[in-house]
Amino acid sequence: MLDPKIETMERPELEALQLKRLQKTVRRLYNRVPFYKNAMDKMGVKPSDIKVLSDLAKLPFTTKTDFRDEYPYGLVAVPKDDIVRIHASSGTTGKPVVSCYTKKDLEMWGDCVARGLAACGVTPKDTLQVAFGYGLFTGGLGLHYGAQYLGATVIPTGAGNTQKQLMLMQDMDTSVLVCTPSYALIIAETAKAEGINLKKSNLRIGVFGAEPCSENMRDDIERKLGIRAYNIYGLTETLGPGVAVECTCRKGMHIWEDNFIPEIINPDTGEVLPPGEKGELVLTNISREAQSILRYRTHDITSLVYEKCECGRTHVRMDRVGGRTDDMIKVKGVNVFPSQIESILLSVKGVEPHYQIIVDRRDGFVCDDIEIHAEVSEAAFTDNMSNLIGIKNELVATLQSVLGIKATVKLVEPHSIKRSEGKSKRIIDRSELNK
Ligand code: DLL
Repeated sequence: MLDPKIETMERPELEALQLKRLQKTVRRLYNRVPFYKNAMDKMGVKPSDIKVLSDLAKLPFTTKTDFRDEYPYGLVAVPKDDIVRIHASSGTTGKPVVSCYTKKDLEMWGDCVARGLAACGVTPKDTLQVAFGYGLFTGGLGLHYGAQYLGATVIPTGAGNTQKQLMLMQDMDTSVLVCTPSYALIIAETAKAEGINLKKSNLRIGVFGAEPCSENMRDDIERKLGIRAYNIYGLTETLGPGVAVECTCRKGMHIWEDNFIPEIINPDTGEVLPPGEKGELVLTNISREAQSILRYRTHDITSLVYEKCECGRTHVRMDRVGGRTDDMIKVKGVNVFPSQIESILLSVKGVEPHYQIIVDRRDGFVCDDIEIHAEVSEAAFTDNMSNLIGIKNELVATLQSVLGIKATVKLVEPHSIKRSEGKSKRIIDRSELNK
């Protein structure tokens, strides 16, 4: 454990620390950030109204639209000269979401990531290959500084150039691979094609994040790479990677509560839900100087467990993110997330973890039917026709019985679905397909 005093702090003490930091943050934002002063005035709430932790619910939410409206520096609470780093996430339309950091913020970020790496068994003796994109994306530099903070060796390969990644991985005795689950699959696939057996290499741990990954997908990656894989979560708006990370118990990701206060809300009403219930994760920064964000609506669907973990850490655990509210597909009234479909695809032998969900987008992702393109393994592809028909029928039947949706399934050739070195795009609008 990197910081046992903080990581195992008993709840009353942890909550007292949170309240103190929340009060200070709210006061600073009210005095320094006109956006928050206006939003709080509109709701008739003053910094002095925050007396207990549950008073958090009195504060306004912050949304992605607010980030765009306040672009570039509207949410910043320090003089511009104090900013030492800026990251941004592009999104699909409009201005990017900007995230600014002071020197102290970078230390806090490094500490969050380092704690997380230590929690999943990484030590200063390890060599990490950071194959997340470097640049405006927070993945590369976020993990880079975290690993350095821990005292481990970093190979900053960035994403892409997979053959070179494999060469370095073997020559430099890489023990930890850090990337998106999608890229981990490309690495496994390329290794197989090149006849490289990574199970014989030094590689022992994978730290994967930035996109959803079902348990079945994780099993598949672990099997192919001969590693144990851990989940790391975060988002540009509130920090970057390292908001939450799994420990070796793998029973949820610890959110570093000395830096963040999480809430779960009903995404339709905004009402705060009791512990354990599933809903949208809302995050509040309580230790950031440059850009503390109040009640950021992440759109990520998860639930929280407050019981102390078997590892001894007391910080709350969030369940794996099943999907985003904006990725939810409504098929004839039944709500499904791509990761639920992924789970089913991978439960059928002969199906590879490469797929696309084609929808006729009407209002959001409300549609009458979906078409799933699922890649089959080389062995299944060269098998006889009746086996392929069997795979397809099994998929259709399982989707119907487990998720209650009627889907058209198309089995496609090995390697025919576009691979991603970063985040995979699983949902494709049919109109895009025909472009
Ligand atoms: O993806 C930060 C990050 C980098 C996290 C590297 C982990 C590792 P954004 O590009 O702003 O930041 O995207 C944030 O990605 O709201 C989730 O929807 C999704 N996401 C991130 N981590 C996970 C995860 C980075 N472990 C958005 N599981 C978030 C599922 C994840 N979804």
